[in-house]
Amino acid sequence: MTLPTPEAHVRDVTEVVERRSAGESEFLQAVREVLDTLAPVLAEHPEFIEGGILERLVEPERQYIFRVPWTDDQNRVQVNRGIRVQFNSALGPYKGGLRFHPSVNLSVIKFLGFEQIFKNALTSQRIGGGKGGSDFDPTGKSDAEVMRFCQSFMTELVHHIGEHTDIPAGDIGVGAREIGFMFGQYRRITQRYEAGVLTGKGVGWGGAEVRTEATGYGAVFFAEEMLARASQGIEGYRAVVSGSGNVATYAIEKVEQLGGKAITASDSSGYIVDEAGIDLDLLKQVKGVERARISEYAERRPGSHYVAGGSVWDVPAELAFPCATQNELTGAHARTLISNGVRAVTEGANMPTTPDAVEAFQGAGVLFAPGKAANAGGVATSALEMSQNAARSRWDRDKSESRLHGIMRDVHEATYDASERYGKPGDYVLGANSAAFVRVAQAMLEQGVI
Ligand code: NDP
Ligand code: 2IT
Repeated sequence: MTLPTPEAHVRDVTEVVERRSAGESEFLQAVREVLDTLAPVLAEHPEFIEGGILERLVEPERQYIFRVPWTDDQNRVQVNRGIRVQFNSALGPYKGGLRFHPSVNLSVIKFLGFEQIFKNALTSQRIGGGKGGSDFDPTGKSDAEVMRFCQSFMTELVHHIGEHTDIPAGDIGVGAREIGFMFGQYRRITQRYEAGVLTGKGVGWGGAEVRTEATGYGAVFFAEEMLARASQGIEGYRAVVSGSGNVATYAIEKVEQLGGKAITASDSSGYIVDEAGIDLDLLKQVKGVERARISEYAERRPGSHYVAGGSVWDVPAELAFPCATQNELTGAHARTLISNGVRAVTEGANMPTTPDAVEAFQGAGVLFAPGKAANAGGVATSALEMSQNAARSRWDRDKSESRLHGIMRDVHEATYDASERYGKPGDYVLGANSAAFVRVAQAMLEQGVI
């Protein structure tokens, strides 16, 4: 059999995905971003071409789409769509979050599930990739409505998950409250206390210490490693951060702990600038406790101001952490950040930077960390939660944070080493994709054509 060249093979597989998943723009973007970097790896490993690894990798192993009916506080029947995509289980049971947001559709969940395969491989924690969610919008819903929705969602999802099968967690719109409601329903239906079936649980009943903080902290640890290679540090630098949810909040906290100054936060309505450094207690009160708008922060904090609409990327800083959502940092934003002297861009969110923006950063010599490496701390700590659940043990905060820190150092090292091996030292996009791909591809090859 004559094999196609790596470049032709990548082109062929990309064409198949484009045909089969026509219109799934986020999914196609995520696939192209990975496949476009893999030719040097395929050149070194022709057995991956021969084994049909790429063709299999881009097709989810299994996908569920289901109706989620629930009643609102006015007793009206509401219907949402639930999705769970079980993408790849070569390295372990499917693992990945659930997103509740009106923008959720199959393309969004498939892009997230596809990225999750590679991210999870980088953690070295023996977890496969999956993702799920719903177009349910938690904004403005009462706790009782959220509970009824979560119970209905789990009433279907229960058939597809399990501690050795598929282990969901949080993502946008899903935090400790939703995980609690879903765990309760799972326990009720199955009559089993299967702690390891969901991660991000309350720390009083099986949740891991530092899971809440892990994604944001991990992203800053990754930035620290990247900057250290360039003989720089977080200390003394200003950081612009987008978002004001789970990831953004704890990225801000870690930047401040390491001597930097985080000066922005945002939500889907606008952003705040606080040149004195974000007051974390106030941010947690406004966004976490009250679930209010970010504009509230500026109203209560003298010296800060709110900008409706617009983008945090207009604010000059040495560090940028996009921590809100996909495609929130465009080419035009990148050019502004570059002319304002940004040195490192670290993705806390999944795929927040558009392809032209990534190219602009790399072309300008700005350190750029893709989410599948930089935000891996969340899912890595989820895997540590699964280990603790299986062992019926509980680690303290110090141990939990130091394990997270160690994992992020390892993810950075594996990513950097692969960027060197495949010819572009410091290209963390190439590094993350190739290091992760080799791990998954090797496992798939050894497990036969399935
Ligand atoms: P949260 O729901 O806690 O916060 C999301 C934040 O992003 C909010 O400030 C929200 O604003 C804003 N946002 C969401 N959607 C949009 C949108 N379409 N346009 C503008 N702003 C938006 O989510 P997380 O912090 O958990 O997740 C943020 C990102 O990090 C996502 O990309 C997620 O996939 C990724 N991630 C999360 C992990 C985790 O462990 N939670 C792990 C790894 C990655 P508003 O309140 O106005 O909606
Ligand atoms: O994107 C992600 O890595 C997450 N939302 C966390 C997944 C998890 O299983 O902890």
